[in-house]
Amino acid sequence: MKLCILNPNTSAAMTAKIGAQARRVASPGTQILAVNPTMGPASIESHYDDAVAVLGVLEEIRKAEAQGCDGYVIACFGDPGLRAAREAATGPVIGIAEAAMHAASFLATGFSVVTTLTRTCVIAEHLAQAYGMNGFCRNIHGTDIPVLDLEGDNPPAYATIRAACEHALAVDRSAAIVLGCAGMSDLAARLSGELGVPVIDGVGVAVRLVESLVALNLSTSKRGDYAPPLPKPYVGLTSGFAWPARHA
Ligand code: 5HY
Repeated sequence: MKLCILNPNTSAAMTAKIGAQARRVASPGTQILAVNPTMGPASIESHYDDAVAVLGVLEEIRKAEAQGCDGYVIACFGDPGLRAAREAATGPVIGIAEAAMHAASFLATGFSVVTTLTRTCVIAEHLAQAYGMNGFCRNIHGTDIPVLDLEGDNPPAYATIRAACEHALAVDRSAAIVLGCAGMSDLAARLSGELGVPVIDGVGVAVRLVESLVALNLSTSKRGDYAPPLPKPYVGLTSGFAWPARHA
């Protein structure tokens, strides 16, 4: 099977890190196509970034459909454009926040999220509500580490994230940690080993979940709201997004 791992920001370094994590956890025989849009924000750290990034997500879904991808991971903790992507894609689409929160709920009665900028915490709160995770998500903690500081190896950032995890476990009465950024995906195993609790990376979980759905021959229902978009004129900058999508 061929999976598209879509980093919605335009950082090639972060796409490379996310792709490496996806390949680390993917099953033998699963081909990983790691991509990012050619337009949009370098990182997604606000509602505005999130909104603008969605067009890039949909553009990459359109390209990946033309390349015969069987399933999709939206590798940004805001899960930008998740529902629109499910309309546009044939195969299953899973967001890393959705995947990580559900996985955490299987492993602990309460989890904490440790994320990047404090201003993004409300986005994660809204997702926890939308995914029915309020009963499990005890709290969301910002570290004020900019997303792009996680493009490469960053020991001071690691120390800050670890301290935030320890604090969360202490004050939230939680028993698992969800990492709130795709750029933290490579830190989960080490943090889990050092903290002695499940530390969940949504990229890895989402890859395995999409693999499972594809292997079970299950895909997004095309009855109702996830049916393909309705054909209509789109004008201006968005004229290329009119449905049926033009296949290059
Ligand atoms: C992410 N932003 O995973 C989110 C993290 C965040 O560009 N990739 C981003 O702060 O919401």
